[in-house]
Amino acid sequence: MASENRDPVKTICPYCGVGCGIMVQPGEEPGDVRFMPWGDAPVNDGRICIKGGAATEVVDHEDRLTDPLIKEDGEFREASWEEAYERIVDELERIRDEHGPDAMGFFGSSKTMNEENYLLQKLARRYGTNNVDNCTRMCHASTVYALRTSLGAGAMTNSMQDLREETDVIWIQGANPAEQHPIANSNYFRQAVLDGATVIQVDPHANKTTRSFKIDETDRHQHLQLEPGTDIPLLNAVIKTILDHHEESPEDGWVDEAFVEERTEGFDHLVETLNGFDVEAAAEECGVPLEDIERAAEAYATADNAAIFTGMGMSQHACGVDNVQNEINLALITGNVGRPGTGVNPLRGQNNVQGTCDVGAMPNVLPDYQLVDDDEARESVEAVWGFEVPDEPGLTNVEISHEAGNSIHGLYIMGENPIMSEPDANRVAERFQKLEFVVVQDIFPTETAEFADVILPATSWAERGGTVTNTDRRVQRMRPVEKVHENTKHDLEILCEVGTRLFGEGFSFDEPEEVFEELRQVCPSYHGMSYDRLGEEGIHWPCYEPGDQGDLYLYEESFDTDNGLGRIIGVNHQPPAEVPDDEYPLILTTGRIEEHYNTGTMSTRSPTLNRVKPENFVDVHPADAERYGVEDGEYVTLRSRRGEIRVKAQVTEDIKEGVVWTTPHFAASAANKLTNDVLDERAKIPEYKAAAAEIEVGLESTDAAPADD
Ligand SMILES: Nc1nc2c(c(=O)[nH]1)N[C@H]1C(S)=C(S)[C@@H](COP(=O)(O)OP(=O)(O)OC[C@H]3O[C@@H](n4cnc5c(=O)[nH]c(N)nc54)[C@H](O)[C@@H]3O)O[C@H]1N2
Ligand SMILES: Nc1nc2c(c(=O)[nH]1)N[C@H]1C(S)=C(S)[C@@H](COP(=O)(O)OP(=O)(O)OC[C@H]3O[C@@H](n4cnc5c(=O)[nH]c(N)nc54)[C@H](O)[C@@H]3O)O[C@H]1N2
Ligand code: SF4
Ligand SMILES: [Mo]
Repeated sequence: MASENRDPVKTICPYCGVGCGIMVQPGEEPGDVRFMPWGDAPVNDGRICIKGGAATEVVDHEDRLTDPLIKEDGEFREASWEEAYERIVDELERIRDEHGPDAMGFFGSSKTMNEENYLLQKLARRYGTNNVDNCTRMCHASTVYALRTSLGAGAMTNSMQDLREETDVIWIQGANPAEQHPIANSNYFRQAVLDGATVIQVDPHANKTTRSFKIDETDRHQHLQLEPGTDIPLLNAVIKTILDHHEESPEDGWVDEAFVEERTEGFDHLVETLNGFDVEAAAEECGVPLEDIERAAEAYATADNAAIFTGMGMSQHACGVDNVQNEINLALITGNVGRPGTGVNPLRGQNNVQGTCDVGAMPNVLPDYQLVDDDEARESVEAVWGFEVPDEPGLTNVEISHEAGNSIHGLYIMGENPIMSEPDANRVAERFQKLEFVVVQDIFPTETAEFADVILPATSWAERGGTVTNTDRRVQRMRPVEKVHENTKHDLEILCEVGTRLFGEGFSFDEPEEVFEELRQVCPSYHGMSYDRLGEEGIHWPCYEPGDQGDLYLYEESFDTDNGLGRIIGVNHQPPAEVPDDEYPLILTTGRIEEHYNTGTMSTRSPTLNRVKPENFVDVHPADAERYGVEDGEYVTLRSRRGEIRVKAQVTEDIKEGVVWTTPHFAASAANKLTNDVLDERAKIPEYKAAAAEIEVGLESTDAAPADD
């Protein structure tokens, strides 16, 4: 079947949260699609990174799911859509009858559109449960918690645009934008650096970001290479340095007294928390020279505009909320919020993780972060939906997995791969075995799909339209080319069909735009938007009324807290739940690389990306290599209390001594077999960034878990 229309369509890159515009050119046959640059795309001006350029490679990959599959006697067989839908509806009804609605868990997908996640969370709530979540839980849940509590909104306070134009100090802690948000780095951070901005990077690992800010050949930039999990003492040392200097020389204005007085509360608590704080001991604990910390503190405190960028190295800890709170503390005491070029800015991960959260695919909030246990908020949404929403927050996705086979009997997973992405993966797999019924709706046969009873083949990013929201709250439209496989369906279509079969009404939509029209009724920050108004530029939220242009930066006048004040809350060091000991003497931390993406379902299937990085590796410091007899390039066994993987060693000074660093991208050496599933108490995010590990050489390859010890 030949494509009728071969005009290129303007859409958004399906990988990261920067939200670059790209064009997709259809070829002769469906699936024969090519990347084309979109020269004046709003976020990236036509620039793209290696993943954006290779994104079309996976659209017609031979592994694509093409037909519904049903598991019978342990084997998958092709089924009709009718049979698949009947099975899903029967099983969802049975589970609700036998165990109640809270026995189901629903996973939304930050790889899918706002409209689709909106419908998924509506479906879960109509079913009678708030057990609905998305990958933000494993990602920026702690950041969002801290930002919402202390500033108001769980999103970047500023936009990439005002940061490029106004920022003097770019403080990057636990993020590696040159690889994970490459166009944010090249189009915005590097431009700011060329205009004179200073970069301070806080990370145990040297990476492309470290190397990229050497572009102007000055030595004003700094890399503070700390021990994983010591971000609180490091920031406390920075804050204490600023407070002490201010006490001695208030005329230098390192603390912005007027801002603290008028716009914040809790300053005294911070001062008290750090009363007697020993900066020297803290520096030693972090493994960073004190004079470097002091120099960084001075640069930040004396900048006209300083902006913090925060990533997974901060959020993915059992103390993730406190880590980010301490960044907020630093920003508030120096008055670096509420102006262009400042703020506390999480670089959001997936192409639509911001939107997936905005539209309410989380267990404690409805669309626009309205709390499910706030009667007024719930009633306003119920008035549009026409059914009652349960008033207790549900379980998060990692909690749902923890309860699998216990209080959770069934899962509906749209576009997530928890068997690879959740911590302590061997235990996740054991628990998933005990589930009565699992639906996986994906574009590829994932590790998680092996546990499914029904697999539904979705169309991919290039084949359907809708909206996605990028890291700086810009809502943009995606536009489709023709479907590649006739028998696949759009996620939206699948959810409408399942919802209509289950509930009769409330899920009858033909087009994403119709869903958007309902969504904006219950999502005040999107209320002023329409598909027409979004056009090609998109609109930043909040956009309450049709005339609003959206805000480039938040909190100019006041914060979105109950009393309008920003909250300063002093925090104390909490070491990771698992620290090195004689048996497991190394700290294992994980992070990403430019060429691969999350659990690798798309990137490892892309020939271009795989050619550059065909397999996983573990970075080992030369001193540790010598200690454990590791040769560069040799395969080693990396082991934690929970499992082991076989992986190639890279001996390099990029990593700190005593720390080993690997990636979560490859199924054959899945890092999450090793990670610890301890959670931050409040945000429920797992501690992916610190576990105790050992390295062994000369063993045969094995991916199996050792017996529990
Ligand atoms: N190429 C690529 N881009 C991506 C993704 C991808 O998989 N590949 N994924 C997307 C997603 S979902 C997300 S959430 C973002 C994530 O983007 P980032 O936040 O940049 O993610 P990570 O690489 O996981 O972690 C960032 C850094 O934290 C450091 N780190 C580890 N432990 C600590 C610590 O204790 N303290 C500090 N300060 N730093 C530490 C790591 O060395 C790493 O350099 O990227 C998005 N973009
Ligand atoms: N060790 C370690 N583990 C980590 C992290 C870490 O830093 N270290 N980071 C965590 C973070 S930040 C994140 S965000 C999570 C990510 O965890 P996941 O969200 O589970 O990982 P992804 O690989 O992004 O999974 C997305 C799935 O969506 C599917 N998909 C793609 N497009 C579509 C579509 O259009 N429709 C449908 N239905 N499906 C689609 C993909 O094939 C894939 O299976 O991993 C977490 N895990
Ligand atoms: S920076 Fe992110 S959005 Fe832009 S092309 Fe690269 S992966 Fe895609
Ligand atoms: Mo993420």
